[in-house]
Amino acid sequence: MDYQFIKVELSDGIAIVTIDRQEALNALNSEVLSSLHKVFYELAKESNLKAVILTGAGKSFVAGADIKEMTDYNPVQARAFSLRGQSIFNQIEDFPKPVIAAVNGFALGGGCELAMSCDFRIASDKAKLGQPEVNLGVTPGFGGTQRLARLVGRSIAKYLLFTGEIIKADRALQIGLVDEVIEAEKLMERCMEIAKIIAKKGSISVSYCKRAINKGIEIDLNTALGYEAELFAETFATFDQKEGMKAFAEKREAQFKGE
Ligand code: DAK
Repeated sequence: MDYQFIKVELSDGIAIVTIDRQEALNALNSEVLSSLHKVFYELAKESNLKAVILTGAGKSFVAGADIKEMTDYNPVQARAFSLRGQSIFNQIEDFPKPVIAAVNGFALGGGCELAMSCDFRIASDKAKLGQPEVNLGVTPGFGGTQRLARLVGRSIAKYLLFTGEIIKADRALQIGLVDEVIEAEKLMERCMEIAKIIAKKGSISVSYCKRAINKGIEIDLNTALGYEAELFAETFATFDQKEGMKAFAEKREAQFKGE
């Protein structure tokens, strides 16, 4: 996979996707957004893929949507840009395999929204996060008003959105915006460690857990429990369920095939 602003390294079932447009602190212009869409579209076809780590090159994760590209948009273009970004972030949120955001630096505006579309966020102690769109006279357009409130609660989300405050990693951890904070030098090592743990599990069950949580959290509990029961039942049609339970009885480690 060859892209102007994105590097993809795939080995042992783990993909590292690095946004690399360092001259603009990895800001999301149309080209980066299109490439992100293509990268995840292509990765979805990798049958052996177990997890993805998404990060940024240099001192930034992603410093936002590209302000310079958006400056002269009219409302029609702004709506199209917002819908395009939202659909790509939904694609990442619904990606069948876990996506870990390795938040290495600035995750602002669209960058914070991108991190929030991942399954979890491991942040470097140098990371800074926020939704500073009010400084530009706009609202977040890639899911920030929705995913942030769902993650940290509506009043903290409102505080961050109304003030545009940029917070450090330790505060982000405190409010649940990130899940762990790690020394900058050890960030990728820790993300790989998590990805490798996941890679050893039954990949169908991991993927069903993701679907059950993402879908279930948006609907009423009884319907969600019904959905959980359906997915649970479906796992009994897999090799991995037979192998996992047999391995338990035989007191050995299961050899899952993702089938
Ligand atoms: N867009 C474009 N270029 C950016 C950028 C961005 N978001 N962030 C940084 N850059 C560029 C800078 O312009 C500079 O380029 P040159 O001047 O060298 O050409 C280069 O990256 C290095 O940046 P700095 O020189 O500013 O670096 P510093 O370390 O001094 O400062 C900073 C780092 C992250 C604090 C600062 O760059 C900054 O404040 N950046 C902007 C952060 C921000 O406001 N992010 C939110 C962007 S708005 C919507 C759709 C989407 C959105 C909203 C609505 N609709 C369609 C409705 C999303 C909005 C956003 O994400």
